[in-house]
Amino acid sequence: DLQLDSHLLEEREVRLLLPERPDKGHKGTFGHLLVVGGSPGKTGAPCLAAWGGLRAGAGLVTAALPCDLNPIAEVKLTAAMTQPLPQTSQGNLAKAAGPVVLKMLGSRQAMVLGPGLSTEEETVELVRDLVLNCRIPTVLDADALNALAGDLANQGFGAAPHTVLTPHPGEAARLLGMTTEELLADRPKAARVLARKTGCVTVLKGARSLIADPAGDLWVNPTGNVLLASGGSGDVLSGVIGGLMAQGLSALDAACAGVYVHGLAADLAIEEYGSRGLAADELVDFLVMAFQAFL
Ligand code: NPW
Ligand code: AMP
Ligand code: MG
Repeated sequence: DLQLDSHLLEEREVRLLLPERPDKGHKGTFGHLLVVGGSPGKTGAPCLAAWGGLRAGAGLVTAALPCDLNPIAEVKLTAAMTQPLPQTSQGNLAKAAGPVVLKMLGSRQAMVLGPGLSTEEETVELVRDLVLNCRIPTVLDADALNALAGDLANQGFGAAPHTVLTPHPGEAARLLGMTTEELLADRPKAARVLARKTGCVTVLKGARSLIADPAGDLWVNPTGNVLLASGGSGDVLSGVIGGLMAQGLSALDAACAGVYVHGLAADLAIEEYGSRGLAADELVDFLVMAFQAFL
């Protein structure tokens, strides 16, 4: 069924999707991405997403995370800004972060919500509030998806239009209330069902990631390799897609272009390093070369 009614993403199509880089553009031209994530032990996840956003060409990037983690993020990120947010006694994002984030969204063009957030109950409530009230283009990843898993049932979870979901098979299985094994038995179906039920463009990750739109169309990504099978590579992807949306790409175009270029970065890295191991922060550096292929 995959071959009959799905499209293989091609480089020439992706080339047409990528946003223009006008010579006289300035940082305001290219959008401001807000990344919301992080918890103790997982400061890296939102930082990797912020790096992904910068490499994708967002004009400004802010990483917003629990306040105790903010000094760490300030060191890890130089070009991106940070925003300390209220935290729970466990150090995860507190509900009181909600109004602060919603206010910031007024002057942001896109948001990535989820990398490294944790699934503490209060943080889960925060995510649900943000998803219901956020009206800007958003990527929901990692623990933001886990927070919404109970809500899916038969209808969506109130996400805004222009939302992209980026589950790996484990997260997608939680969303659909099935085991990972059941999900892997029919990936195209799972991607399509998620997109239809949520009304969101859905990237079902893994070797040969699938991109489904709510109308039922499905794309297969040919790029990427086993170098991506390590912690943090998905966090980078969410930032790349968010960075493209900050520059005005639609959810579908940003998902297709982001997944393709992210995989291409790993394909360039494997030529240089071989297939043994690449840390996600090294993958970030290869994004420069991957985007260069489209100049
Ligand atoms: P299994 O083992 O096969 O049953 P989780 P996470 C499955 C943050 N991170 N094909 C697989 O299940 C994230 O942002 C922070 C098949 C696997 O064991 C999140 O917030 C980092 N199955 C949080 O950590 C770097 C697949 O899902 C399980 C699959 C937890 O995220 C790391 C794992 O999923 C991380 O990104 C595939 N292709 N892929 C940092 N540096 O700060 C996954 N599975 O339990 O949701 O855990 O993805 O590590
Ligand atoms: P996450 O599990 O959220 O860190 O996301 C992992 C990222 O790496 C996704 O973009 C996957 O599509 C990609 N990935 C993982 N394993 C492979 C693989 N064997 N081949 C290609 N891409 C992979
Ligand atoms: Mg992930």
